Amino acid sequence: MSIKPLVILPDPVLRLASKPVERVDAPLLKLADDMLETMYDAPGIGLAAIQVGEALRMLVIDLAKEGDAPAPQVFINPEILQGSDERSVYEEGCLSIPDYYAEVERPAQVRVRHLDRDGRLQEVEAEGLLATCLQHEIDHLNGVLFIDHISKLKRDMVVKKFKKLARDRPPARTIG
Ligand code: GNR
Ligand code: NI
Repeated sequence: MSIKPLVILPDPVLRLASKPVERVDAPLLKLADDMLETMYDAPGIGLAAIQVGEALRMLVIDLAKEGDAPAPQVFINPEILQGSDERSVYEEGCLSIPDYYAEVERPAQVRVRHLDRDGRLQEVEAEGLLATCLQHEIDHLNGVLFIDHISKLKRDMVVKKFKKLARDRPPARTIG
């Protein structure tokens, strides 16, 4: 397993639409394990493949509380079948937008269809933090970030700040 560098705002890679996974094979599962290790290291509760530079429709989530046994979940080609009319508001953050948090309103419950790591079709009914996290991650697969759900004024401020940070600190891959 290995920890991969995270793609950070304003990297245009974050705006790509990810492609469906064609087969659940060993290299894909290696990527899933690398994503989990990267997420635990950060630490975060979810990660989409595009955040480690792979434009594939796969995400990982672990909502286990600190001290509890890890509970990694892998969602391949996830689709939201239905969202509730009921809404809930969570303070969201994103590993690609470090140290910025804002409240986002989303459907409180979602029904999601996906492949699991055995390539089997699954459907889950999610609520609470899992529902929010799944929607945040599935947004990433479509090039959408949580700041797209806040006011334009706030979004423009965040993007401006991260553009300045990127100028001061050029991309890691160009160093060395
Ligand atoms: O670690 C994360 N925490 C979080 C908190 C509230 C709502 C969504 C998230 S996902 C985020 C990790 C991340 O950036 N996933 O894409
Ligand atoms: Ni995110």
